[in-house]
Amino acid sequence: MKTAMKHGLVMLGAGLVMALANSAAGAMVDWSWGFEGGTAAPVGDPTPSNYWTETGTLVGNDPAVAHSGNYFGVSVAPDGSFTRWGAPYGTVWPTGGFKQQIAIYLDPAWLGTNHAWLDWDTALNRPSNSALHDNVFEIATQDPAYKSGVGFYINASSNAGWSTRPYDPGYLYLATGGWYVFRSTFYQGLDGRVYLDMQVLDTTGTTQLAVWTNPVTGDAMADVGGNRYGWFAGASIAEIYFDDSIMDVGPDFTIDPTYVGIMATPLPEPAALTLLALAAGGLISRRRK
Ligand SMILES: [Ca+2]
Ligand SMILES: [Ca+2]
Repeated sequence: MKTAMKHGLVMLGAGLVMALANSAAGAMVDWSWGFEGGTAAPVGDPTPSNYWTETGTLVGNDPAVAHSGNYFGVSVAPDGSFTRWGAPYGTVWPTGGFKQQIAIYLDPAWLGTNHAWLDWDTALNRPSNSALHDNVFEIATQDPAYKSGVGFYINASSNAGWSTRPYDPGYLYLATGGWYVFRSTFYQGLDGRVYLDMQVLDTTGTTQLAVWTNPVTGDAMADVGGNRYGWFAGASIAEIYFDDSIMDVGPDFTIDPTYVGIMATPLPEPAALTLLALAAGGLISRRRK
């Protein structure tokens, strides 16, 4: 009996381990590319544009350290590097949406030039397999005509190309360069429309520095197929360094804990709820006076 119970507990324990393993296996990044080995695509891959159009190595280049491992990509302006995220363009919305991420090196050397700029573009595809719209992180160094503080200014946009958009209200200001993570999470809002949250995070991808929703009104589900391309769509900078591009298709990922994007009906955060409760209490006590 005792042995049978013990055996049962072992079986239960094994079951839990199996369940945990299955759970971990179920949550899966569908594609990632860190350039280790120094190639833009796997050896023999017939469609390298599924991966990256260009690649680079550490040799003779800045930065001194890749975001991961020993290699990173190099995008050469003006016609920058391009990826299909390891898959054909999406024409059917994947349940749970999808998440794309890349690490980009914001070179401190660029700060020596006013309005040095680059665009990182993650586009949406239509069910008809044509472009729906671009979603662009517009990044620029200071420009005394708009913002004179030396540093990097970043904003979200639906258009690529030289612009003053990085200095518009709502911009993120970074005083120092280095590796930063740019994440785009496409998801269905509570109103059924498709939204995109564009986040800038620290180099580890854990601390959110800024988030924008683009477009703020979302897209009608009928207009959305899925992913299209990732593209350094324009730049004044000769070489852009990047690494660790990731494509994660739902439903096996969760929205990040740092997620504060605009949904159809924003959910108040716990702190805000407490403040609301306190405010309500205050109103009630005033009424009693
Ligand atoms: Ca790497
Ligand atoms: Ca996945």
